[in-house]
Amino acid sequence: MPLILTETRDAIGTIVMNHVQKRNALSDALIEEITLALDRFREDNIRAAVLRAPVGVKVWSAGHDVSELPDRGRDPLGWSDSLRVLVRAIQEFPAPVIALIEGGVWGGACEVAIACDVLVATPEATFAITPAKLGVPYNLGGVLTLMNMIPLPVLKEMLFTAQPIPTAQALNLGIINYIKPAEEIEAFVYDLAAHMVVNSPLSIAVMKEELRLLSGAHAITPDLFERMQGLRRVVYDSHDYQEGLDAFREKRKPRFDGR
Ligand code: YXS
Repeated sequence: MPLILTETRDAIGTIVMNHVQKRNALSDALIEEITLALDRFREDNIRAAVLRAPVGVKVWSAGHDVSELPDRGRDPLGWSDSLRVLVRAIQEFPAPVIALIEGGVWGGACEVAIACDVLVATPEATFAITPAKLGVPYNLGGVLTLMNMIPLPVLKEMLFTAQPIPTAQALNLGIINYIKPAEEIEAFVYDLAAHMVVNSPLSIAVMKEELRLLSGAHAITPDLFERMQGLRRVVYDSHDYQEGLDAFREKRKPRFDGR
């Protein structure tokens, strides 16, 4: 059974993440279907894409599929990890991607949502960035995506508490563009997309790529990169990282002892 539903209408492409029984956990299989759909949208000259979950869900996406995270000793978020592939696919898609958000957005799914160009959420939606809950050392590109969108004190609070923040706070901080009630959000999002698809697709594609390149333009020396990778390795080599995975799989609270 497909894990997503897609539709194209009036140059607007829609991807519905539809693996509800696993709360749209971002598995390799789900991500592959999303990226293939984006490839098809690109071939069909789609001028705006909408990424959503089914109407009325309680969870937009539960984040990275924890069952697919490697055991300790291997970087869980390396360049070719499917979560990284999805974030890049959204950021490099040559047209606006609008996140239509109902329900909770968890872990790496927050970065996926934030990687979208415009975010519209219902009042009940929440956003929780949860590496600390699992003992995962988030990767540098991912931290940069978050840093570019979330003020540092709030990002630190979200990372250190792993607790959800409400949509109202996300709107106040400019992390999302609009809050719309569930009964209005779909019409609003497609009206927004309709205003985009009539404009120059070449101009929009170039400006989106300029913003992507400029927001990632940070001078970082090989020494600095290796130092940060070394710090991350201490974490994904640790007993705590394994404890986080084991606790999730055993459906119990983790007991982190800092080693
Ligand atoms: O027990 P079954 O087989 O029915 O499966 C359950 C859950 O195990 C499964 N599921 C997941 N499987 C893999 N990866 C996940 N992230 C994940 N989340 C859920 O879906 C089935 C239904 O889940 P259940 O019973 O808990 O649903 P619920 O409605 O009671 O609760 C929904 C959530 C989202 C509040 C709850 O599932 C939850 O807290 N999920 C984990 C959220 C989370 O911590 N995500 C971060 C994943 S790690 C990640 O994204 C990055 C690597 S990082 O850590 O760096 O951010």
